[in-house]
Amino acid sequence: MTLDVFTKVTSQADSRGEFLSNEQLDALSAVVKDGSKRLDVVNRITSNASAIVTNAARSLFEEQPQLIAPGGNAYTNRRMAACLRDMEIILRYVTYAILAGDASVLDDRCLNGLRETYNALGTPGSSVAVGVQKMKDAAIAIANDPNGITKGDCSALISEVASYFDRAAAAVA
Ligand code: PEB
Repeated sequence: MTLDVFTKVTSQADSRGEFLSNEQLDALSAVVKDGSKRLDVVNRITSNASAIVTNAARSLFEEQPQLIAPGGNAYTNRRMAACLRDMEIILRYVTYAILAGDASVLDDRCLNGLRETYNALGTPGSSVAVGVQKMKDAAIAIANDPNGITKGDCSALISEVASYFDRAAAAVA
């Protein structure tokens, strides 16, 4: 089931027949308090998605030129297109997870079975993971850009963002 952080916490408490704990309420309060930061981060990554994907892919192919050489896993326009599309799909689900404050949408709709899919296709998951790490670096640089915003502490939110990319990379590495 895909959940956001509020439904996740309430359903966990409900399954134990308990009220929300102080710790849970504090954590949810922090999510509300940082709500506009979260939306800003999603907005920034979303508006820069194609640059994030393209630059990460270019850098991946520079490091691993065998992927685009004849016989490589991204050789031919069809495979190249599939590769860019995969990176875009992963980035899109990461933005959903950031918005939800919860990884379940990323897990259930994107990562579940992805490793097996790549194994079956003969696509190197470890290379996909490198591409995801490159998207992470670019997305965080964009999210953390202090230009044109009120300065504030975004460290918790940024490490949460990083964790979704790490989760996607680990799922296929
Ligand atoms: C996952 N990727 C591919 C396929 C599927 C996915 C299901 C097979 C069907 C197709 O080609 O469309 N689809 C994708 C995804 C979801 C989904 C994430 C989540 C909801 O529904 N090749 C490389 C790089 C890497 C790559 C390492 C970084 O050299 C990817 C990009 N994925 C790649 C390639 C193919 C593919 C398919 C090249 C085509 C493989 C082939 O047909 O030979």
